[in-house]
Amino acid sequence: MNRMTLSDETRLEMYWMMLLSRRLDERAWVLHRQGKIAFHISGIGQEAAQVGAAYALRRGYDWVAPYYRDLALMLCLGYEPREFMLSLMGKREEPSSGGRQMPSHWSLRRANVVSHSAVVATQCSHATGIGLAIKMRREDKVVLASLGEGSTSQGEWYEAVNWAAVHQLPVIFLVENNQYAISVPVEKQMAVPSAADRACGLGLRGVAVDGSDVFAVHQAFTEAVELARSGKGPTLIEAKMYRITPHSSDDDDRTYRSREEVEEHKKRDPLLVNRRILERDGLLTASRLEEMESRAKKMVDEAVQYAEQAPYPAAEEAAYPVYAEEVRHD
Ligand SMILES: Cc1ncc(C[n+]2csc(CCOP(=O)(O)OP(=O)(O)O)c2C)c(N)n1
Repeated sequence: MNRMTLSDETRLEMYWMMLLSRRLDERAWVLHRQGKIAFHISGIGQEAAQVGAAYALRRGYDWVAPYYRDLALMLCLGYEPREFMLSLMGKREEPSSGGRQMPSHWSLRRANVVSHSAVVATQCSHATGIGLAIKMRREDKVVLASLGEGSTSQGEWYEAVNWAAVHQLPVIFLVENNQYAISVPVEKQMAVPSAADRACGLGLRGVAVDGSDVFAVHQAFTEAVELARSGKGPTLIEAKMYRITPHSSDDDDRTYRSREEVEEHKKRDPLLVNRRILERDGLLTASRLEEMESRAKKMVDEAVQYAEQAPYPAAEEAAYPVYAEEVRHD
C-alpha cells in the first residue's frame, strides 16, 4: 500500500542508503583485515529494516536510541561516511565522543541520537525516559529504540517496555531479529516463536514484519509512528532477518553454524530482495545501479582517506570529554 504513497525518487533513495551502508560496512571488514582498525561490528543483512524505519520518522525532530548494528539507520539520519571512518579509527574529530566510544556506538547531537553503552538493552530505558519527557512536555515527537532479539531477554528491556506501555509513551521498539545473539540461536533465546509475541504479555501492540523488504518495514513503521504521535502509545516491531556476518570481527561463526546455512540465507539478502522489487517496478535500471555503485565507491574511498589523515586525540586531552573540569553539586 505505501509503495504507492512513496515517490519513485524516495524509493530509489532508500535503496541508495542501503547500498551505501553495505559498501561502507564491507570496507570496514577490509580495513580490519589490513590491520588498520581494531574492531568492527557489522550491520550487513539488516539495512532494509533500518532504512524502512528511518524513513517513517521526522528525521532530526524525533529521537533515536540506536544499537551497534545501525549504520544504515545512522546514514539516513545524516551521519556522514567520513564520521563512520573516524569512529572506526578512533580519531579526535569523531562526533560521538572524540574517538573515545567503541566504534558503532553511535550518537549524533544534531540528529537527536543519544549515546549508549555496550550493555545490551540499556538504550531501551533511555528511550522510555525520553518518551516520558515528550509526553510531559506535550510534544508530538516519537522515539525509536532498536535492539537485537537476544536483548529482549534482558531485564532492562522488560522494565523499559512495561513502563512505556503502562504510560502509553510514544516509543517504537524495533527488534532486529537476526536469528543469533553471538552464538545463541533464537530458539534457545525465547520460548515464543516471534519476538513480537512478547508484546502481548506487556500490553502493547506487537507486529512482525519481513525485515528484508524495506517497503514492508516502512509501512509497519508509518502506522506505528502515526499512533505514537497521536498519543496512542508504543509499538514493538520485530523485523525478521539474518545476520550474514560473524557477530563481530572478534568472532568465528564457523564454530556454531554451517556455511550452508549462511549461504541459504544470503538468498534473502535485503540488497538483492529490494533490487528485485525496484527492477520489477521498472525503477532500477542497470545504468542507474552502475552509477550508484561508482558514487558509493568514491564516497567510501574519500571517507577512508579523510579519516586516515585525521589526527588522534592528543594525550593531554585524554580525560576530555569523559571527566568535567569542575563538578557542580547544586
Ligand atoms: C548485558 C550484556 N550481556 C552480554 C553482553 C555481551 N554481548 C554483546 S552483543 C551480545 C549479543 C546481543 O545479541 P542480540 O541482542 O540478539 O543482538 P545482535 O548482536 O544479534 O544484533 C552480547 C551477548 C553485553 N554487551 N551486555
